[in-house]
Amino acid sequence: IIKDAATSRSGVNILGRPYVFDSTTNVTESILGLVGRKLYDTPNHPIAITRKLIQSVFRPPRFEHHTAADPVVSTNDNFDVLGFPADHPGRSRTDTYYVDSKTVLRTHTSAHQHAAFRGLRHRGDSGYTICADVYRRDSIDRSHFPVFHQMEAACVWKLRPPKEGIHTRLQQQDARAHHIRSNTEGIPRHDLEIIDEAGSYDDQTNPVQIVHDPDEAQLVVENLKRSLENLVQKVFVAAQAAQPDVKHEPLKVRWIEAYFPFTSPSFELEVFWQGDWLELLGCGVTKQEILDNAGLRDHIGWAWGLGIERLAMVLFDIPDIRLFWSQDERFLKQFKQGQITRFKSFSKYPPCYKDISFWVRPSPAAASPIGAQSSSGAAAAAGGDATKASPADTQPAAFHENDIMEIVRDVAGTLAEDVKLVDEFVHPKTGKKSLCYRVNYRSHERTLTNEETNDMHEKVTRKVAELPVEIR
Ligand code: FA5
Ligand code: MG
Repeated sequence: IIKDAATSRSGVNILGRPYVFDSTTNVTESILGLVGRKLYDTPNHPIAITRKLIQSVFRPPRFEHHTAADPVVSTNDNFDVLGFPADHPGRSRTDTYYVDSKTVLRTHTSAHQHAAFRGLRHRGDSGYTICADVYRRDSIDRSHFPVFHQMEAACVWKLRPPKEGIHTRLQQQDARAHHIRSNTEGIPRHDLEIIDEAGSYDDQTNPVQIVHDPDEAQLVVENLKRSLENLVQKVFVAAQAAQPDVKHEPLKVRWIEAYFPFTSPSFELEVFWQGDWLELLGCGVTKQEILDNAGLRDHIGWAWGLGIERLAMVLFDIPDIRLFWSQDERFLKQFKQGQITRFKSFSKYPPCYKDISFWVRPSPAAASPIGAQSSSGAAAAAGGDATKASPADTQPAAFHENDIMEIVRDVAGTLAEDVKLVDEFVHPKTGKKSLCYRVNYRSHERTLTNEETNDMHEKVTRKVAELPVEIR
């Protein structure tokens, strides 16, 4: 981060391009330090191995494979063209890293949908995958890190061209439906146990788009679901084969209803893994307006987006998401291109717990100091979903949990294993709320000294004191 002495404006170069900060900026040195690592392109890295495995299920020539090295995108690409409403919580500065008011670190690979769809314009029935690093201000624990990787895919079918006795639009559409159906028949059938809790979706909560023929939309949904069940089967069978000593139950997957501004109907796919439902991905029938805007007026299709770490942690038995960023040979040496192997943890170094307690000032709606950074104060929604509200520039100053997370991340980087709310009470007389967060400092590579842990925690405390809180 560079400061210009003459104008006293600061800015930064990201992958060779200059950006000037403004009052919206909330990117930090520690986040920018992770840009450009390209783990998905590092041959023996578990992220790259997982990417290749997914690509082997969604193959060329139908699917073209892309990566997108530069994570800096416009708010237009990340939100607007995808139909995010102006007050969508995803836009808030507590959730998203802003470089400036019009530029963010992408929060999902869907930021590239528009460009990728445009690339399909002259390819008829076709599709793509995109793999990239994505950035979110989020909680800190073993399965959440502010940078992770997504893989996204989409697929379209074009109206059949008017030939061989096909004349009317209805006939063309019939021919397309026939084609979608026969594509679906080509997907291998598996003995997965499938629980479909989103089977009857054509209602108020998860409607078929008005512009779509319900039968045709249904065919697209079927193709989407079969394709992804096939992916799960392939990936998880590979995971099971890497654990020959364990007795495996038959695989169970579950479809549930979801909401995304850019698909309808929408679904999430979960896999039952080691006693729990694990959310793998979101998907749905692409909003027709998005296809139309990309020059794909006569097409219909689906899209999905998946968290690669979620899959890779299962495949390789990697217990902590920070390990993907390790440059320790003891981690990196364990993985080989094209192979699924179980991770053997190297000796675990001791944790060091430090607490921080403070009063939260009452009523977020009252005073609103200029420049204070925060948002709605609503609960941090799991999965970054639709409950919070507050666009980037109209935020009242209130305490938001993600601000603590960000401070810890900025000070401790990968040395913080998790941050948990351990105590919360409201003072009976003053009505003020007290919160206590516990930070677990631990390295995967060495034992932290008392001195450096205390040092980090002191820095964290000093920065937390700058939030709208009173340290106790
Ligand atoms: C999305 O990001 C949508 N763009 C996905 C999509 C694409 C839907 C195309 C429809 C069509 P979501 O926020 O749920 O949705 O994230 C997608 C997946 O990324 C999740 O299912 C999960 O596997 C993974 N993921 C989300 N947050 C994190 C995180 N903090 N750490 C690791 N993985 C995460
Ligand atoms: Mg989700």
